[in-house]
Amino acid sequence: MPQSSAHKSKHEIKIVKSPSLSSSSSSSSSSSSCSKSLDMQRVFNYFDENGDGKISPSELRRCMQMLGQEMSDEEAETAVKVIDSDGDGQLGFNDFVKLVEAEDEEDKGRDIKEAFKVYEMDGEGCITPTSLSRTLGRLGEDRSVEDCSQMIRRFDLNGDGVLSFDEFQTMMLASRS
Ligand SMILES: [Ca+2]
Ligand SMILES: [Ca+2]
Ligand SMILES: [Ca+2]
Repeated sequence: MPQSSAHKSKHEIKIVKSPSLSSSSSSSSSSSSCSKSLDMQRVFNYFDENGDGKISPSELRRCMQMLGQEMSDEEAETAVKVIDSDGDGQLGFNDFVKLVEAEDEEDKGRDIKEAFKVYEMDGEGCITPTSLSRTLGRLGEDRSVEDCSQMIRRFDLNGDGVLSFDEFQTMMLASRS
């Protein structure tokens, strides 16, 4: 097989989910978008095995496999279909960026939502000094309600004394950076 050596060298490039994809979670501003899109271009080229500038479902599937994620043909096709913006059944670079970013955002969003639920005041849909103090206490960190209301105040953007989900999200993203 004449292709086998070229194929092999491609496999030697290790592709890890680029750290810059997740570490840039601190902001969704465009400040890092330059290096980010370079990274993305590299990942994209790697996925695009035949170099036609598009990722077909089978290319997607093979790459997911290399990354240790089993995906059936159908799953790959569905994933491509969902994100394909121009309907040619393949992912162009912009579609690919959307796919990766959607996954990234989804993970982030899910984590934060779960964390929010842990701290949230039952049925209030927000984090109050009381619920924060109670949760921290449960986690083994005793903080007075007074301390907690100070912590909340730092991120309480609209000044109502409690943390809404958006405010909590800002706090989480800030603490991750
Ligand atoms: Ca291709
Ligand atoms: Ca397309
Ligand atoms: Ca608030």
